[in-house]
Amino acid sequence: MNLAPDNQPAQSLADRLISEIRTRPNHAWSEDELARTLGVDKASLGEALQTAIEWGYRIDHGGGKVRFISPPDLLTSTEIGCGLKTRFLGKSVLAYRSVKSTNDIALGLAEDGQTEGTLITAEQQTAGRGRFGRDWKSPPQTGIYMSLILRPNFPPDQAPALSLVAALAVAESIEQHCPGQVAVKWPNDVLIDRKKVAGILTELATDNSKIKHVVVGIGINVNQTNEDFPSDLRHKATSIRIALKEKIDRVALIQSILERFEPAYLEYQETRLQSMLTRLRAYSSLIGKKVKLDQGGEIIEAEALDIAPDGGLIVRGKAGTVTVHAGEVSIVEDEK
Ligand code: BT5
Repeated sequence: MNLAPDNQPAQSLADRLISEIRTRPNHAWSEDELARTLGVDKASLGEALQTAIEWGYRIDHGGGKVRFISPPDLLTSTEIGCGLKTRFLGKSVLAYRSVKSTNDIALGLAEDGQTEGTLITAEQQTAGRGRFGRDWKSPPQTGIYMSLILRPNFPPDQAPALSLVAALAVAESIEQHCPGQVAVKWPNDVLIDRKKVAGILTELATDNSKIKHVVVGIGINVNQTNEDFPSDLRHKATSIRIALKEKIDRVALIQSILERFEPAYLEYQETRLQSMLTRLRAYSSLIGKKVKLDQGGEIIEAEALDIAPDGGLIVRGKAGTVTVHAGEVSIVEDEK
């Protein structure tokens, strides 16, 4: 289950119990059968059931029988792992209740040698980060705040485009709920109805010009209402719930993203964005638009032409056609 309050993940018998009964949702286990399967006595089983119920699991328990009904609306390691079809992404999950930033936790754990694919999630971030020291509003129990530890074999300058790879996986997963409404705004945003629904923050640590590890942090507004956003954000932020007018299952969305991101990440290591370019172009909110590029304070007006295989944005401006690799972009007719 994990969700430990003080940044301390905890495993327990209740976790194993949930994993077991989760595999057969409508089965009425006898207490004896379940205790035997878990290798514990009935008293310990009773305590574990109590713990699981306190965590918010709905479990029918009476007359010597135990039946799983439904999980709580929480991001837990148990739920994320249940039925996840990946080879290594999310095979180890550390799920927290509240942290400053899942990227900070992931960077610390990666430094300590945590394996590639480890996923850090939190129900809330108190200091969620965006790019350039900006903040990422992370209200409790409504969004997805997660970070993945990666150890790719390419040089550091190829890491930033992982944001685009992740944005594509996020966009395709959200698209399942909101067909035709999703766009990717280079280099790291996912939009619905031209408002930001998700942002990606890719950070890396290097040693002698080699990547030690990369952390891809993903923030998604899932079940927020307008009121969950501060008033100065409401005109430019949205959530899947706002677009869809109903809540969706955050765990299933995480699983879908991991299952899409894993093959894309492996492909990116082999052929960069080559096999993703068609899909990225189709999702791009910028291609064909007049844009303003903020290049570290210098503002350039240009037309966005294409996404380059290395993840850059190809633009045509006064100085001719160039590929830019970082910076802030806004569409001229539709300032952010
Ligand atoms: C991003 O930065 O979009 C990257 C966001 C990454 C967040 C994830 S959550 C898990 C992991 N842990 C972290 O600490 N971070 C990552 P940027 O492009 O700089 O956009 C930041 C800007 O988006 C802010 O200045 C606001 O204008 C806006 N913003 C802040 N919170 C938002 C939200 N919840 N929804 C939409 N827009 C938001």
